[in-house]
Amino acid sequence: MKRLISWLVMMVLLFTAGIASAHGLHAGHTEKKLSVLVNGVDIQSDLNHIHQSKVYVDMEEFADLFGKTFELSKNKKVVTFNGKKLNDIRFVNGEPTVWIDKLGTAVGAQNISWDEKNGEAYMLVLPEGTIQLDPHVVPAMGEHWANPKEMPNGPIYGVHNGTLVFIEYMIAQDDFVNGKSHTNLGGMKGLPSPSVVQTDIEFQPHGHLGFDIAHFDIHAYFISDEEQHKIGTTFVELKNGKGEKIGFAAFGQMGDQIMLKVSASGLTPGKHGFHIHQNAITNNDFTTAGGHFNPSDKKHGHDNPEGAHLGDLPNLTADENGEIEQTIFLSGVSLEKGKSNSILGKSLIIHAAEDDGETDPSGNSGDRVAGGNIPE
Ligand SMILES: [Cu+2]
Repeated sequence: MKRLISWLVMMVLLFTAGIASAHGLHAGHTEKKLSVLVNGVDIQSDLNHIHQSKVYVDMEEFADLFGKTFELSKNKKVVTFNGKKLNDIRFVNGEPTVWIDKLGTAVGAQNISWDEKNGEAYMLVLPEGTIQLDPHVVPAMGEHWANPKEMPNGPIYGVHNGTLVFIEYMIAQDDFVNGKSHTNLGGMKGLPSPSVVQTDIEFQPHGHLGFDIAHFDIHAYFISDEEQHKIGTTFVELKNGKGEKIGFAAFGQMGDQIMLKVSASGLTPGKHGFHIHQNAITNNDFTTAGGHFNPSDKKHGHDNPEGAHLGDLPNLTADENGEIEQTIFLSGVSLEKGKSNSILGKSLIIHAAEDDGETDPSGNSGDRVAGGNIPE
């Protein structure tokens, strides 16, 4: 409880700091529209406004979002909502608006944050009893929150920068084998929820921390695959020779390995050599990337007895539509600044042809058709 209170105090402090700068932004006469989001669902109302650094929200729209009603006292000083009495009300065009902090208390919000750049207030409201399981941001996922009583099946809620990014269930492989059903699992019952954009069903043959037996992780994401892969990763935008974006690559630290996800389109079907090159690309000229990243002074290729370059990656395979969706696990390279095996500040290059895995210096993989820089 004590921890919870200090956390709440911290949250309020952070929030107040955020709103204070919002006021600064407001005073600067920027024509930015205020957005108020609950779990990513936008409360679109012209009544929402900022007054003395505080965000006030259209009471009726807010109540509607939770499928509830509210009552205004006769003297118009108190709103009763969700069994709580709320003050700090302002009237706009005769309609009540209430300070977002009071609304958050009334619905048991886990967090309220302010994004100054986008003029966006975001309230995170997960089911009662949901806590952050561990402070870790898992690459391409985010933080994991859940009600411990509902583990291991879940739901688990993915949170990143205070926003809801996924809902997850974990089902043991044995349950599938034995034909065991799991019905009426918990979820966002009665709470505003954004639409699901895409779903991953991933097999974890060895399990992972928190559920260490073979199981399936089922993630329904409220954000796109690309947005998902920006979370907690080193993110690379991939471009073709004309400078057009064709996809992305994302490096995420997973224990002592690095997970590299590649998603791209517009390539010729078939295999493509793929490497980390030693320099960043300048002016979209792929020759400026230089040779393969090779700090240990080896020859090219994993099939070469004198190989391989640290930058030698497995071939990418484009399907008949020219699309690549591939996940590669790397060891030996690092995402830490200053290390001799660090790939930060280098580049990724996709070649026209298949890498034969042994011909020095580049596996006969032909022209450089796409690439992108790994941020420093
Ligand atoms: Cu290359």
